[in-house]
Amino acid sequence: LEAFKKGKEDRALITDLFQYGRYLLISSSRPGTNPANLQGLWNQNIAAPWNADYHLNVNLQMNYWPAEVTNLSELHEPLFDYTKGLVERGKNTAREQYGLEGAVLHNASDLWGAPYMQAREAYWGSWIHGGGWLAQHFWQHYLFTQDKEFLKTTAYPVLKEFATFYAGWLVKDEKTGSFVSFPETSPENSYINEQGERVALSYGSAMGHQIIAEVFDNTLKAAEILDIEDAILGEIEEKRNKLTPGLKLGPDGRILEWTEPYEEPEKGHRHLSHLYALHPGSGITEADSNLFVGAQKSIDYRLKHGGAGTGWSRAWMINFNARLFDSEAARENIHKFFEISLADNLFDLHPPFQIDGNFGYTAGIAEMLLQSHEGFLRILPALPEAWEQGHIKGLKARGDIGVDIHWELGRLKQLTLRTNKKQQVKVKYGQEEIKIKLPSNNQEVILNSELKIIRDL
Ligand code: FUC
Repeated sequence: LEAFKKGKEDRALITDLFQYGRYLLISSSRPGTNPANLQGLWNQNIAAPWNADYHLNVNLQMNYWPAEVTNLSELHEPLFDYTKGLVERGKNTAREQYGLEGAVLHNASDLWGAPYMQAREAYWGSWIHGGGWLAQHFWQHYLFTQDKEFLKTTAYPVLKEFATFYAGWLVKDEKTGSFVSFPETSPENSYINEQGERVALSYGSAMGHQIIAEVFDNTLKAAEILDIEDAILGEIEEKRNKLTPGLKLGPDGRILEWTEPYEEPEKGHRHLSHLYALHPGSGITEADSNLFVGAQKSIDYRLKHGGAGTGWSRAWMINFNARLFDSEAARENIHKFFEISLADNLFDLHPPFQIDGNFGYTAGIAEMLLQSHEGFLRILPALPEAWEQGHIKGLKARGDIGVDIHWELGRLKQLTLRTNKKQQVKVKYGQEEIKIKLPSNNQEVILNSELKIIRDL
């Protein structure tokens, strides 16, 4: 680690840290246990930083980013069990605090499942999307595992509660006829209003609308797959169609964090909430080059102003870089992560020790090698030039597909795919693209660097 800090890249250590993230999840999140908290389970204090609790505005979710893609799907279960409890309590808060149906969770909770606002200040306390963001994990677990029983008994009921809350929560903008989330905040960030004051509440926020859109979409998709006809679905569809877009570009080409291009007092803020749609969401892809470029500009701006100061924020950056296919920036942020954000035992540092960055890092490495959020598989989307050769076995792609990748001289050498579910998949590697049929029973299909099938058993 010391050599790394002096600028010497140690690729074995990069690999070890990837596996370490998996090891930490294996050790802190087994079916039947509590989910991994801010310190995993390695808190050593009576009064722990942030009470060793669960922060729902990125930190708890980040702990579970590596779960599916690195083939530890069952370790996701504690998060689902915990969230189901939160939903029950979140229904009371929706009713008592807002007079609404459905469930709501705010920015943080704990072992006792507090769903209510826990702050005197709006800028971090009144954010209402802890539940909406957690709902993403249920949907993603379904996408990765294709477990319809889970979708029916666990994911859909949770999605529906949060979607129901949002349907009641949105207000109609009489001028435009569109639905706006109001009052909104953007996690722990603030802006300068027309009167020159530093404020946090706004008439809509990028992240708010992105999360609501995603929850609505996933609820509707789940209902369709399950052939469910709930009374609330019509309202959800109508409000989704007229929802204020969560992705707009400002005059300088960056993604707007609020509905207006307000001045930001903290230009390098650690939360990158307005880029939720880039990662862990999937609303920003190369299919829309304006948004793709806008996301890049937003990242450059944050970094120019000292962003990614905390370990978890740096780890999120690696995931963003991977999604933007920016392999060299990903490598740079990996180096910074090693230089600034690791303790001697390789625990992530906020500082102090906070485990989310370890998990975010592991997810980021996986994201550099394999992506599947666009409806197809992308192989080695952000492989740094210096990582000339290597291999990874047993990653998972959405569709319940196992993936092994070998690369040499910086290029794909061999790709192996296997699944239990007979299906057709599209695979992309650089400019190469192929549609192939995968047989069931985990029979391996092996492709070469041109994506030609070399062995199909
Ligand atoms: C969020 C972050 C802080 C810290 C805390 C546990 O509130 O903004 O940086 O990570 O969670």
